[in-house]
Amino acid sequence: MSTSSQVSNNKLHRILLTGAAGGLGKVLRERLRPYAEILRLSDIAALARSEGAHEETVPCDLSDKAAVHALVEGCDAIVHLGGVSVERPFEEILEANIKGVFHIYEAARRHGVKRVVFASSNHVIGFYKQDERLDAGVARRPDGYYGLSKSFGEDVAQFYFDRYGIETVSIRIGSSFPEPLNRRMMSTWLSYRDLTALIEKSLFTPDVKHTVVYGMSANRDVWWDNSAAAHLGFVPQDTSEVFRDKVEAQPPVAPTDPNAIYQGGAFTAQGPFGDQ
Ligand code: NAI
Ligand code: 15L
Repeated sequence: MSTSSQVSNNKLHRILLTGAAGGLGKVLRERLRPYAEILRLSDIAALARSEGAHEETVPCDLSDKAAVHALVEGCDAIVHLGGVSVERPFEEILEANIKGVFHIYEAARRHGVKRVVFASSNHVIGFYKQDERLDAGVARRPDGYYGLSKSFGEDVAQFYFDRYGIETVSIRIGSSFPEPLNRRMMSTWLSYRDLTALIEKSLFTPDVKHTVVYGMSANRDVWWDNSAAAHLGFVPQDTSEVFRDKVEAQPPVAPTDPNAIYQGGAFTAQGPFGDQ
C-alpha cells in the first residue's frame, strides 16, 4: 500500500481500531502502537481514557450509520474487531455485525480508506469436521448466526475490493486467548504475538486484494492450509504444544460432543433462541 498518509514502510498516520474495549482490542491497543502515529480507538462499551497524543477514543455504535461515517473520517486503515463475538440471537448479530460491517465499508469508500483488516472467524467454516483439511478457497459452512455474519463480512470485503478497490485481509481467527482453553483449541489457538504479526502483515503487505487467511499459531495438529495467503509472509512463532500437558489433564471429551467433531465446536449446537 502506498498512500500519502503512510509515514514509513510500517507506519501509518491514523489507524482505526474498532472493538477496542474487547479482549483482543485491549491487547492490540498496546501492540499496534508502533504502526500508527495515532490509534483511533472505538467501542460501544467504555474505553480506558486515552493516554497521550498517540491515542484518541471515539465511542460509537457500529449499527449507527452516521456515527460510523464520522468515526472513519480521517483514518488511513481500519482494523475491524468490533461486534458480537459469540453466538447470539439473530437480531443482535444483525445490528452489530451485519449492519456494522456494511457501515464500516461504506464509510471506508466515502472517506477514501484503502485498507481494512477484518476479524473474521473460524465459525465461517465451523460445520466442517475436525478430520477435514481446508484451504482459504473452500466453500464456507457457517455454524450459526455469528458465523453467517462473518461470512457476510467476507463477502462485503470481496465486493468492496471488486467494485471500489478497497483491499482487505479477512483473518479467520481460530481461538486467540492467552492460552488454549481446551483440546479443540490445541488446533485453533492463535497467540497474541502471532495475531499482532498477522495484523501487521495485513496492514502493510502490498497488493493483497481480498486475502483470506486462517489465524492460527504453528500448532502441531492444524486443520487449515494458509498457502493461498503466502504473499503475506506470515510465519507464526508460537505453538499450542507448550500447553499440551495442561490441556490433556482436563477430563476427556465424549466422541459425540460437538467439541470433538466439528471445527466450530460448541458453536454448532447453540441456539436457536427465542423458541421457549
Ligand atoms: P470481544 O467480545 O471481547 O470484543 C468485541 C467488542 O466489540 C466488545 O468490546 C464490544 O463492546 C464491541 N461491540 C459489540 N457490539 C458493538 C456495537 N454495536 N458497536 C460497537 N462495538 C460493539 O471479542 P474479542 O475476543 O476481542 O474478538 C474481537 C473480534 O475478533 C471479534 O470481531 C470476534 O468476532 C473476532 N474473533 C475473535 C476470536 C477470539 O478467539 N478472540 C476468534 C474469532 C474471531
Ligand atoms: C470466535 O469466533 C469467538 O469470537 C471466540 O470467543 C472463540 O469462541 C473462538 O471463536 C473459538 O472458536 O474458539
